[in-house]
Amino acid sequence: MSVLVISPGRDPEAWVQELKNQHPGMQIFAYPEEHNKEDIEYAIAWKHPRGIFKNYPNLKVIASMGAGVDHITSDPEIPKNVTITRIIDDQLTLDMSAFVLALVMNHLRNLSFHHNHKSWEPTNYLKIEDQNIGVMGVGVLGSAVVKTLTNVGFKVSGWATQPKPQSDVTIFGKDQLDEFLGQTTIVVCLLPLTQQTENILNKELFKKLPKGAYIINVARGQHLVEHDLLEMVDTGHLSGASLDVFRKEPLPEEHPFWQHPKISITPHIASVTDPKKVVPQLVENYIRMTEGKPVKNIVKREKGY
Ligand code: OXD
Repeated sequence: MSVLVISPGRDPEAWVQELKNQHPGMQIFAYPEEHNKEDIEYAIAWKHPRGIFKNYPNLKVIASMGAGVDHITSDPEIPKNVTITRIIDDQLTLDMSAFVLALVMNHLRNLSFHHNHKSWEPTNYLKIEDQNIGVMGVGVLGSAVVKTLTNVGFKVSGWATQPKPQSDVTIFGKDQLDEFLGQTTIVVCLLPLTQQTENILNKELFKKLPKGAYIINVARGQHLVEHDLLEMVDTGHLSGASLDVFRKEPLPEEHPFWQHPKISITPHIASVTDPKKVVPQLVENYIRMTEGKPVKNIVKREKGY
């Protein structure tokens, strides 16, 4: 029984080392290292080559290296009997909340303006109490972002496909998107990427926001229709955007977002998995699998998250 770490484009070494440290008996292969496909029961994956897992007849679990699982669920050839798991980690959650808060504050207080323009003149700034932040997607990360922003004093609401009756803030349901957007001055996208949410940040949605609204996307590049954003910022309907994720990463040098004065770019750094922190939960699930117990943090395949 062996483990395959498969992450083309991301160095697997730190993961393999940490797995060995934390579970010395584990037999681990780092793709594309030579291995017997029939021995692999557990795979730890990030952006695996499409279709590859159908060649692993005894594979039981594919564990995502991150919080997102769209890189796995978007592969139609993942065998139906294979369980997919995701990472849920306090550090990832804290990092995401702090990052979104930083982007919001940068937007409100023009933090880079004075340095960039060598200007000592204080600028007018947007007030916390005038903002209604709308968080799209209130799963583990989204709920933490809602809490952090609420604690700072923002009015916050959420939008979710599942109703959340016990929440302290208003969580609008799937059919209340227009109402949610109509009162939102800053949109934070933290949705999982599914067929239903792909391209959701588009012109039709932007038009439903009040004039001057701001967009923050820390989910996936495929949520955003890029030319719709450019158009709506250029016409002045949107005041700008902070983007951490892109359809193509790294964002190509010639991409118009780089030069746009109202669009801020970060290189997919909102919350990055630390192998040291998350390997214990991968090892725990591996042991549970070998003992025939249910693994934790299972993805609902029919939902895609
Ligand atoms: C993740 C990511 O899904 O880094 O964890 O985007």
